[in-house]
Amino acid sequence: MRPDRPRDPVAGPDSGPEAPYPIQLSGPVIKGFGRGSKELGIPTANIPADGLSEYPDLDVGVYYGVVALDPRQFSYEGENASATVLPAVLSIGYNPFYKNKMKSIEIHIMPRLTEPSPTAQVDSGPTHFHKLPDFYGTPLRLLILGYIRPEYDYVSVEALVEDIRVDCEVARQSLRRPGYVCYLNVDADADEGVGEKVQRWRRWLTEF
Ligand code: ADP
Ligand code: RBF
Ligand code: MG
Repeated sequence: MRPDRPRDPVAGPDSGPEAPYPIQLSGPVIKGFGRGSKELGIPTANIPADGLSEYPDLDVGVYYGVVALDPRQFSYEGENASATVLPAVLSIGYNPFYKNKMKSIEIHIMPRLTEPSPTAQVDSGPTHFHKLPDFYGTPLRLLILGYIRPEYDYVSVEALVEDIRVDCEVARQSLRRPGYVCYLNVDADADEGVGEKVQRWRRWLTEF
């Protein structure tokens, strides 16, 4: 069960990802359990979990990172020349609230950091999560940049959804820091002033 204490606004070191991050995972977007959008109102793009065999020590839990979708199959808001890199929050594990038997990787893609966040609570109404047109089958690349928390069981669906809403905000605030935002800004001319390693990760992310 989730400990009853306030959540930290950011996760991971301020200076940028530290070992074992970034962790790279990729694969086509597959069908999940069919309840992300329907039951929780939170669409999560599932990718095959076999990539995790490269990281046998990786804990199950909630993480933040950046994703890109193959621009030949999915153009973000009409952009199609190169892949758009977007902030993401994800869960790796067994969804203890639903007691899954199989480990899954479920990624919720958020709007750009320059766009308003639908999950920043501005009033007390129901939370709306970011929704894109469906992109099943599209190759996806993910860099995990930090760990947020373990997976918990919850007393209600509402409590699970509220924690995921906070995860989105923690991920966004975490990714705004200079040591992380460089993974989101992938324009070729932004390479100046960015370390070799970050440049290499960014290239991997957007080369389909
Ligand atoms: P499933 O159980 O098949 O994964 P979901 O209800 O979790 O179904 O919905 C996931 C699908 O919704 C994704 O595969 C993708 O096609 C689409 N989708 C729409 N918006 C988003 C988003 N913001 N993040 C992730 N997937 C999204
Ligand atoms: N499921 C859980 O049972 N416990 C969790 O703590 C949990 N945290 C999540 C955090 C994020 C950011 C996301 C995207 C999903 C999380 N889930 C969690 C998974 C959620 O139950 C799942 O996406 C839906 O049930 C659809 O399969
Ligand atoms: Mg899903």
